[in-house]
Amino acid sequence: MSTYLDMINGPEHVKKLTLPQLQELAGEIRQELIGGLAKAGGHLGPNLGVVELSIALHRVFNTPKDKFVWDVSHQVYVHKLLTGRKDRFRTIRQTGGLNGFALRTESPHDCYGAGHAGTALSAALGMAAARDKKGTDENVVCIFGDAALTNGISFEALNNISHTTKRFIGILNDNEWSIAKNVGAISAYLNKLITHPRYNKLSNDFVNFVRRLPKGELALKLAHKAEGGFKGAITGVGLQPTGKPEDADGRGGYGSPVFFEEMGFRYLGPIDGHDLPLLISTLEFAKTCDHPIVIHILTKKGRGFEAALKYPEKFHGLGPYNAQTGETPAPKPNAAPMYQDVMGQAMVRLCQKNNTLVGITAAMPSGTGMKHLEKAMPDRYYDVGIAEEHAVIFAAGMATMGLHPVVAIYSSFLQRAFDCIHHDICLQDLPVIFCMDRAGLSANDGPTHHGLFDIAYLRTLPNVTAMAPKDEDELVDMMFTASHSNHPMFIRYPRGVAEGVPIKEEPKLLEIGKAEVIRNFSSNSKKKAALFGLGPMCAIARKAAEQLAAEGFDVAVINPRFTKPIDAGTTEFFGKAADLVVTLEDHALMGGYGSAVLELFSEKNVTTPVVRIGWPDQFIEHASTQDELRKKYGLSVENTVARVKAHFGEAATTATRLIEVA
Ligand SMILES: Cc1ncc(C[n+]2csc(CCOP(=O)(O)OP(=O)(O)O)c2C)c(N)n1
Repeated sequence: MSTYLDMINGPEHVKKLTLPQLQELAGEIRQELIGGLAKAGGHLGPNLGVVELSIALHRVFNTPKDKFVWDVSHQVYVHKLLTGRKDRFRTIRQTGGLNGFALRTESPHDCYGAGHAGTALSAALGMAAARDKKGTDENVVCIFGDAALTNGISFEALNNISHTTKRFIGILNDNEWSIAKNVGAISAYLNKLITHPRYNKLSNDFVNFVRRLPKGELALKLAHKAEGGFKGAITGVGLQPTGKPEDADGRGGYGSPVFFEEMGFRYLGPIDGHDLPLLISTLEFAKTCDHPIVIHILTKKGRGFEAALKYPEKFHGLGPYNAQTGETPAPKPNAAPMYQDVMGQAMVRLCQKNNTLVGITAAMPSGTGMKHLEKAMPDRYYDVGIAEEHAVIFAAGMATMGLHPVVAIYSSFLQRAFDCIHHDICLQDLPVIFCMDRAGLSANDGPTHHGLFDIAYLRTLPNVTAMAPKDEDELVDMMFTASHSNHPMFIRYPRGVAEGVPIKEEPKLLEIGKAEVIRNFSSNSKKKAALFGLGPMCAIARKAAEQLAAEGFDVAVINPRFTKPIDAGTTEFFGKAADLVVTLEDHALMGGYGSAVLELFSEKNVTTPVVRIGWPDQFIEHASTQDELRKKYGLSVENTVARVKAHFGEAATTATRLIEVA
C-alpha cells in the first residue's frame, strides 16, 4: 500500500504534493520498481537512478503540452508510473501490457518513441524548431545518458542546437555507466569535469545560491535576474593546470571544462541528481532560460537497491529476480548455452589460432558475448562505445591493414550502419565478419529491438555472403568459415538459448553457398512437400516434417545455411521435385529468404507453388515470450503442418490452425 503513489493518476497530482510528500513518493516509487519488476524483469537499474529526476520533471513541467524526449527511453518506467499507467505497470514488457520504452501510441505523455540510443537530442531539437516555427511556447526537455552522448548522432545534434533554437533544455544523466562501464574519451572528460575541484566549487556556489532562493514566483524572478551573473561566473572558466600531465587536453592547455558552452549551451552542474529540491529549483530556473541549456546531473544506477548498486551491469536490464536479495534464478543444470556465449567462446578459440582476428563491440560486451574475448585476450578486444557506424568503419580500416575484424552487433542496431556496410565494407570488398545476435525476435523489448530485416537489406548488396546457422555447432562452423574468407561475411542468429547440440572440438569449413539436406524425399507420393527451414526455423521444419510424414506426406527438409548466395542447385532441384515448397524464416517475408527462393524459381522457370512462412509486413509488438508471438503469427509447427495440408486440400485438424501470413 503506497500512501502517495496511490494518489497519483496523472502529472497534475504530482504538483499537488508538498516537497516532503514528494520525497516519500520517491521511496514508494522505488519500492514499486523493485517489487513490480521482480516477476518478469526489466530495466531496473536505470529507472532506480531517475526517480527524483522524473518526479522533478513532472513537478515543474506540464506534459503532454511540454515534451520530454528520453534517449533510448529504457528509463521511462517512473514517467509511466506518474502519467496514468500505474495500474498497468506490472504488465510492462509482457503480452498485451505496457511497452518497456516510450511509445507514442501508448500515451499522449510519450511524445517520442525510442529504443535505440542517440536519437533524443535530434528529435528534441526537431520539436523545438517546429515550436519556434509555429510560434507556440512548449518546453522541450531532452534527457540523455552519458553513454548516449558517445553516439555520433548526439554530436550531430549538439552541433546544430544553438544556432537553431534559443529554447532547449538538455539533461545529461551521468551515472558513469553504459550497460557496462562507459568507455572512451568523453567518459573520461565527464569524469574529469565532475571531479575537478575548481569546477566543483562553481557548482557548489550555484547549488548554494539556488538553495538560498525564496520559493515560488520570487524564486523564479531571482533566478532569472541572476542568470546573467551566473553566465559570467560559469562561462569561460578554464581548468587550471593540475600538475598532472595526464590531465592536459592534448592542445597544450587544459581547455574549457565546459565543452557544452563551447557548443553554445549554458551549462549547469554537475549537481546531485537525487537531490529533489535542488532538481526542482534548477529545472524551474532552466524553464526561464532564453538560451539552450544543459543541466549535468549525477545519478547512481540502481539507487535504493543494494544488489543493483553492487552489480550495475547485471541490473541494467534483467529477467526475474528476488525482490529482497536481488538473486536471479540459477541456470538449469545441463541447459543449452546462450547463443551469445557460444559466439564469445568461439571467438576466443578462433583468436588463439588466428592472429589476424580481433573482436569489436559497440558497448555490448555482455549482450554479444564479446566479454569472453575481453577477459581472455584483452589486447584483441575493442569496445568502441554506442557507435555502430564507427564500429563498422573502424573494422573496415583494420581490414585494409590485414586484420580480420569480427564485429558483433545486434541485428536491429546494425541497421543504422547500413551505409557503412555498403560504402566501406562491401564496396571495398573487405574481409569483415559480422555476428548479428538477436536476429529474429527480442520478445520483451518489442519492435525497436526485433531483428527482422537484415536478410532483406544485406541481400541487395554485392560481395555479401550471409548465413544463418540451424544450431550452435553450425554457428561456430560459420564463424570458422568466415575467418577463412577474404570478403564481407554476415552471420545471423537468434536471441537466447541455443538448440543444445554438442559443439565439435574442431569446427568444420563449410562450402560457401551450399545448403544441407536434412531429410530427403523417400517415395513417389504425389504429396511431396519440401520445407526450407532457415536458422532456428529448421527445427520447426523438422518437427512439422515428422508430423506430416506420420500423416502420409513425403517431406524433405533443407537447411539453407546461406541466404546469399542461396544454393541455386539444391533449391532448384527440390523445387522441381516437390509438389509444394515451404520456406520458413525468422525474418520479414518482404525481401527475405523466401523472396530469394521465389526470385530463383522465376529465373529457373520452377512453377511449383511456394508457401512462405515468416513475419508479415508490419511492426511486431512486444510479448512475454518469443513462442507466443511465433504462434500468433504462424511461425510454428502447427501452422506449417496446416499450410501444407491446406495446400493438398486436407482440412487442418483441431490441433493445427491455419494462419495466412504471406
Ligand atoms: C543504437 C543502440 N546501440 C546499443 C543499444 C543498447 N543499449 C541500451 S541502453 C544502453 C546504455 C545506455 O547508457 P546511458 O545512455 O548512459 O543510459 P543509462 O542506462 O546509463 O541511464 C545501451 C548500450 C541501444 N539501445 N541502441
